[in-house]
Amino acid sequence: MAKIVNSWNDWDPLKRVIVGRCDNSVIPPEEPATSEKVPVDSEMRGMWGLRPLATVERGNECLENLVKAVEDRGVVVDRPTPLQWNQAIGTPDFRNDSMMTCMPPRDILLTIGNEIMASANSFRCRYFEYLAYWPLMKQYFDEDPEFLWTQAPRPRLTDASYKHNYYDEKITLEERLVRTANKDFVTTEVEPMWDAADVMRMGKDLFIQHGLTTNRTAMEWFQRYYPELRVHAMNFPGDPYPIHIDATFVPLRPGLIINNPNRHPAEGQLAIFEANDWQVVDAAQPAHTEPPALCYSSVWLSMNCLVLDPSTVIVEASEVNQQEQMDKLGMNVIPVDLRDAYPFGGGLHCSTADVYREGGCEDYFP
Ligand code: ABU
Repeated sequence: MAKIVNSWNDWDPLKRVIVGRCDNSVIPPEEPATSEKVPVDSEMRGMWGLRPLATVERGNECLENLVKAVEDRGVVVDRPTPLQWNQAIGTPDFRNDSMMTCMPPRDILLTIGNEIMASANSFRCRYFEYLAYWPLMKQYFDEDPEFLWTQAPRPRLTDASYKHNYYDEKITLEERLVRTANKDFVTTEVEPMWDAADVMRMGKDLFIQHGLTTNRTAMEWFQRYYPELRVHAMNFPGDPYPIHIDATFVPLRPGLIINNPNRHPAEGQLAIFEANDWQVVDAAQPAHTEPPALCYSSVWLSMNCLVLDPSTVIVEASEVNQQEQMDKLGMNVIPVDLRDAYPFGGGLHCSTADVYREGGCEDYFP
């Protein structure tokens, strides 16, 4: 039996990866945690239901572009099994009129070494999204005797998990930024809640963004679950909608990180990188001034790249500034047309989840 699952960081040579699917994707109805994420002036506010079929087909075409690009370089690609996401769901603690999608996998699956863990998301509409990955998890379990198939403690997501009246449609950008600076987010601390895309893995160290989707209790939970690893909370006071670290603070190889120039880490949080001679450079400006239609994410998906090995990176085809910067940083750049998949939850890194990268658990911050 083969070793199928192994990954400790986002830069070692990639050999096997999951790429999401857009089928049956839904714009979910508003609920406590999602209201805060959707910008006030977004065309998506107040609308919900199945996404238009033409956009789903185009999103899937983009994901096929990514599949082809990585398969051409010898990477094995696995795909999830979409559910009919527009079904109502319920648990003893809540009801929701719909689920969302199985894009992007990076929000749901966290690979650490030989373990893939399904996350503890704070959006009720994402409560059952892990089911799309269960057939793959079973396959890995059958084929790799060392694979650890894990589900993080399931949050109850009762009303106590959220600050009610937190979202106010009159809130200004400045007020949002004050909240981020004060580490005042929509979730409470009654239970661990986290999106896997808030966790940046760097061998023995996990850098976890504290924001709208991941709370401090989750970080405490991670530290106890992985006593051999070091957990670091990261805050980015310049981000009015802080979710997911992978359009903010993105390692390209040991010693080099690109950082969103509008979202520098809070005071003191760069010290560990400086003390270990890491270079943290401002990412290039996005090529676009607006995200595509019906997209939750910001234009900074420009820096949401997929590193294939320490000298090769996939960058979105229209993000010419980011490509140029990668080239200057010594990376070989592979452009892939993926922009029309952005509305389904993210860019190149988001749209994937690591299954196998070469390499082990190194200490990059001794
Ligand atoms: N899923 C990443 C979104 C980050 C951003 O909107 O900037």
